[in-house]
Amino acid sequence: MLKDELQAIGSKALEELQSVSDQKLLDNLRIQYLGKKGSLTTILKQMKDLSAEERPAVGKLANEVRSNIEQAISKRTEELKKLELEHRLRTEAIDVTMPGKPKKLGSRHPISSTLDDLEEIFLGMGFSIAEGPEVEYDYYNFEALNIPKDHPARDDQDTFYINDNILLRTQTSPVQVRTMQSQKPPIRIIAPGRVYRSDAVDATHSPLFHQVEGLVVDKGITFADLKGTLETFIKRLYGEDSVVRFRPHHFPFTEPSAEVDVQCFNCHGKGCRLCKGEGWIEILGCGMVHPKVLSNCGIDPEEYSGFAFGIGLERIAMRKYNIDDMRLCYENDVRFLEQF
Ligand code: 2U9
Repeated sequence: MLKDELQAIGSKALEELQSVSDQKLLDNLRIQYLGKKGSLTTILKQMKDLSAEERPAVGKLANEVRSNIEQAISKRTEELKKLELEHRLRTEAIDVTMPGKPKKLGSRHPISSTLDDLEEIFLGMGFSIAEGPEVEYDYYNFEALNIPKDHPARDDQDTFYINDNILLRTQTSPVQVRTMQSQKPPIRIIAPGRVYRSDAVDATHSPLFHQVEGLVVDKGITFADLKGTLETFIKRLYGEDSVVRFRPHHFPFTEPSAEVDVQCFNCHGKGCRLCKGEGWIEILGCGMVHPKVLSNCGIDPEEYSGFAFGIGLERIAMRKYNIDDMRLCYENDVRFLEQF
């Protein structure tokens, strides 16, 4: 009997629907029962063989069965959606009370913080910061600074040549030369930056290092201005009670010239491991700008005078942060860097 078959299909469909656990299987069931070749459709196709009396009742039942299955499918769809949501809420739950994963923050490189310290001191004394190219003309790096081609000072400052006239600067002095050529005195600048020398790498040497050089040019600048400025600088850097000493020296670009030491803060001049038995620690070199250098830079040495100084940043940084090997400064090893 078609009626029995219809009823059997209906109850089988409802039963199977209950055990379906995902949307894809549910879609398969829909096709299996209600699709063009589905079991319900197959039954309906047989209705043409029924008598006119039987047909309405079977038709009605067929519609009921179809509608029951459709309802059951949409009910099951809703249930599955709900189950899926509950599952996601359970498995994707975020415990907002859990501590966050800390982001690793970098820190300032010891060379950079040392440069920050020096810049702050000199800016506080009225200096401005000047910059220039690291690839320079031989003229600005040597010639203008009173170091001609055959000068022995070129041996200490052997560098990397691009060609006969162009090289990597060995000091930041060319920045001061360029400033003097383009600016009228008064000039009061520091020139920080990278410099290069053809040195073999060891614990205290590197072919790339950093300097802060300074230049003051005006009418009536004397060695007393140089002493006052640099003593003030060293006291700001190492404390007001620092003891400073000026020692005569020679540079081709300054005359007279000096090197400046601070008395060892560890042994107060007696001599210890820190100052290698000297009692004094060398901080910088300086001098009155050579008259020839002034005229090379278009400044009349009869009208103006000036002083200059040069500081090696690595040496100051290594002492400040107790770094015993300069190579550590350039290796980018986080175990080293994260200590500062
Ligand atoms: C001009 C005129 C003069 C710059 C100076 C020094 C002394 C000096 C060294 C310090 C340690 C180099 O890094 S280091 O090895 N520098 O001792 N530098 S006077 O004199 C100038 C610069 C520019 C136009």
